Amino acid sequence: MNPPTEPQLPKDEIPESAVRRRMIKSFGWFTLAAAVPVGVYEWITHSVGAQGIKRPLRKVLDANAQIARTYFSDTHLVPTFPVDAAARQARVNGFDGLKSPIPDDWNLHIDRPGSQPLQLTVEDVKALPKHEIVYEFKCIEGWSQVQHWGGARLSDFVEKYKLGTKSGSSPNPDNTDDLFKYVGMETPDKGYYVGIDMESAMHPQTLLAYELNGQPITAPHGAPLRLIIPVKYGVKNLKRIGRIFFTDDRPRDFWAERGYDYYVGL
Ligand SMILES: Nc1nc2c(c(=O)[nH]1)N[C@H]1C(S)=C(S)[C@@H](COP(=O)(O)O)O[C@H]1N2
Ligand SMILES: [Mo]
Repeated sequence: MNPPTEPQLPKDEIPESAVRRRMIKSFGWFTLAAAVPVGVYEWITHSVGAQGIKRPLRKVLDANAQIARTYFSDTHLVPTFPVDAAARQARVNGFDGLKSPIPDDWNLHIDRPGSQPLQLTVEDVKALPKHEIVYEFKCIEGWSQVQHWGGARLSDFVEKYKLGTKSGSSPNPDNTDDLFKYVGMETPDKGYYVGIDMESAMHPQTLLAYELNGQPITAPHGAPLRLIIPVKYGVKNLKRIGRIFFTDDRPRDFWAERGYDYYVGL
């Protein structure tokens, strides 16, 4: 069957692409050309993979995980736009963790290993340098919109309150071993939760946001404080942050538990 030059690999070591190439060879191009459009259509409509994610999408997302790890360093900035390019009515999507009113006693709860948790207010976040960003917000469901957000850099916040490190000092770029690998966030009722790799969390465009279009964020958009993380799809942009914690164990993640890729980088 195989030409003599082709090495004989045990079956499970043959890359999928080689198997496909071989199938194409034996199947014949003519038959293939006729079969593919129907085959692909059937595959997309009928092949539901793990946790209900259709396999072709699952594949793309797996590839994104690789890219997200290597490509999104803090030197890569997402493209930005002039303020007047932003949508006047930002789209609203996703109400998990927002189904009850904002708690009257809301504060930002920060866990610190070996120390008392911090209880902070929006004023504490506003005391940090304000940054605005106008960029294309992307939802994994297939829509995107140029939006204008304002807040403090998560990296400035982490530095100010000496968070994210095992030693309890401010993060030091020369001592990355001291940094925890992940940031976890959840809504006050724990109805929505995300895990973010530290590199993306410390990205200079990642904000603890309190403004949308120059106005305080409204409840459906995540008042009083939400995450804006432009290097990630919408799912990671948690609205109504109640608690933040730092860990080396991958925090649970609402949409990852439902079959989406954990890293969902753009
Ligand atoms: N608390 C909470 N945050 C959330 C969600 C959610 O359901 N609950 N949905 C996410 C998704 S899928 C998207 S696309 C964005 C939408 O943000 P927006 O409503 O401000 O457009 O919020 C993200 N953050
Ligand atoms: Mo989304």
